[in-house]
Amino acid sequence: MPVVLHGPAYSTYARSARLALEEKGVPYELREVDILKGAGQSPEHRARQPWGKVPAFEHDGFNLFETFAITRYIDEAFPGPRLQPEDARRRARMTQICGVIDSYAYPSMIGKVFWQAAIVPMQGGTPDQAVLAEGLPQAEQALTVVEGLMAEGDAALCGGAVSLADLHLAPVLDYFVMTEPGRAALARRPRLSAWWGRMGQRPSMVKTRPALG
Ligand SMILES: N[C@@H](CCC(=O)N[C@@H](CS)C(=O)NCC(=O)O)C(=O)O
Repeated sequence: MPVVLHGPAYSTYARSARLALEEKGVPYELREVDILKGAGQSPEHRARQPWGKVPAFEHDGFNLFETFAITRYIDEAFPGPRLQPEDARRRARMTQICGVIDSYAYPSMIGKVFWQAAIVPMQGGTPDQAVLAEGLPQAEQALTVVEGLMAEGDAALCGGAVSLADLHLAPVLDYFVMTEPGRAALARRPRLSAWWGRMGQRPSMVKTRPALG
């Protein structure tokens, strides 16, 4: 198998890389690294990803980590539908949105809201209301910014066709809307809601949707 992705199916970042592989039609093997059980910190995994995070990617002896680098490589190294706009400004928007997701959306939507509202109770704990209260406005701001960066009338985040930006955001949003405040925040943003109505149903999303619980 020439393409190997190391990471658990429940990881949003691993899912973004899988979405790129699915959208391009590239066969791959997903090798489980259960970060919730500490497997990310094994010497073996840290040799692939120095911080012990997922995903890590291999293709015919070429090793790569950092999800946006991985998804760009997948788009550029394999045949299939283009996942980056040809237009330089739209491509810059795509990179900008991925940066916003990494720096602002993921830390608040997943690291604070989803973690406290969904994972902590699933593990038998009590959500930390202070973390939720801090994370929600940060998540709202990230959503507002991403919606504002979508061009008027576009079906996808950076044009008519799905790009790496859509694949970066979709796994984060899928978890965020499993929470009640997440659903309410999305509902207040009609253009992002309409986008999610399409994106959440794509075959690549359905195929990679993790079973939680
Ligand atoms: N900058 C990394 C971030 C990856 C990341 O944060 N992955 C999460 C899972 S979705 C992770 O590995 N968390 C475990 C940890 O932080 O130890 C990338 O783009 O790949």
